[in-house]
Amino acid sequence: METGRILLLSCVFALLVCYSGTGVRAAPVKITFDGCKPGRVGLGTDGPLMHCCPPMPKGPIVDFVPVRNMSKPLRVRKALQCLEGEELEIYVQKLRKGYALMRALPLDDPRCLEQHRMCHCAHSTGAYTCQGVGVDIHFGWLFYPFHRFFLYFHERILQHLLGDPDFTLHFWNWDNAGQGGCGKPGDIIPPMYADPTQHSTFHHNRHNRTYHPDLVVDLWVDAWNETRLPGGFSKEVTKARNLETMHWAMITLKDAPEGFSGRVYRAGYPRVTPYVGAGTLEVSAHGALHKWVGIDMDDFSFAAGDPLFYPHHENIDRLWDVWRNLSPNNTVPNDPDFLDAEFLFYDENIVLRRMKARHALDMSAFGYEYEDVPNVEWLTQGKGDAGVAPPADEMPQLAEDLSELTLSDGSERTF
Ligand SMILES: [Cu+2]
Repeated sequence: METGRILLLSCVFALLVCYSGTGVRAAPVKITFDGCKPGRVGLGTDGPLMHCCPPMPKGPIVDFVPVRNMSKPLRVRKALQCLEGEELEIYVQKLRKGYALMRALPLDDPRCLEQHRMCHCAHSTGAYTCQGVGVDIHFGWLFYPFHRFFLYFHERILQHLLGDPDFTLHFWNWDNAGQGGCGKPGDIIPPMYADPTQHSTFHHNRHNRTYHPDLVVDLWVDAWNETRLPGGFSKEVTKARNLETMHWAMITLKDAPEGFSGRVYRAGYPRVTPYVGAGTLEVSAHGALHKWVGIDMDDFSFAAGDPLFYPHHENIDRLWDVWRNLSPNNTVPNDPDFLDAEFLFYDENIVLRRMKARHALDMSAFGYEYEDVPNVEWLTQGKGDAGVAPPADEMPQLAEDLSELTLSDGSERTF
């Protein structure tokens, strides 16, 4: 009896040692500035190193929980293609002024545009570490909450610089082919970001196709597959493929919400390839738009230095909400390692704020909502007519368990 108990205790002790020895324990990812190091550009393990750690805070970190101010109406983030007349004119003026002010800040000011680029870079290249492993908030369930916070503080900083607490960044409605709503398509580059004479909102390092003001974006291209590059298709075919891609991304996996949210991603989990971890919208239309704009936008280290990054990601942020309202099955993960994941962002007063993913879930707490634009095109069309979307059983499989992971350099890793 006694020998049995000793044996049992020894086994438990050995298991505990082995378990902690792997360095992986069930815990949420927490971003801290401690030990931030140069990140690795690209998806592999041999890309060039990139320095993108933020400046250290000059004061304490302050927790941030968004609480809706009930005395104010929600600010409405609108579809850029539907703005017109005086509203459009004033918006474009403010946008240009806001980015001019943001670019004019000193480079070590965490509110300047270059620091926004670096912030996104640091979260994408393994610069931050958690349990000794480099963090990437893409290709998994942190994708949506991280970007919601990132956009929110970006917008707050623009409001502060403009002295206009109601300034609202509007979104690039690239999934809208032009039926319904205001009747204008959103699937071309928004002109206020495409004028080379406007330094503040323009970014020169984009692909040539972005210079064609009426070229329809291609959501079918595969950001990580060189055989599915943009171009060469008629407007009609491209629009049909776009609807099909959206239908696939938003609806095909209606009974498997994790297929939309992305893989389980806890502290200590390694960076992976998009096909292993990304949810359906992240891996398809989101990546396609980055690829379509091209060059800097097609690189995690540089993308957020282009002002066009923000209206693009607002549409992703909007579609997260649209997806949650499409079906009662479409729920976000309720795992504490998702809900308690922690992020750090500088606010408009250069105070470093700490927030948890659980506080990203209610958009209205942040004081904004999205204009209700019709999604009916990809809801009712794009069910396979263009023949381009892969069938559901051929979609990338999401790894639930670490033992299934393939690292971004293609090697298998078991724990
Ligand atoms: Cu990102």
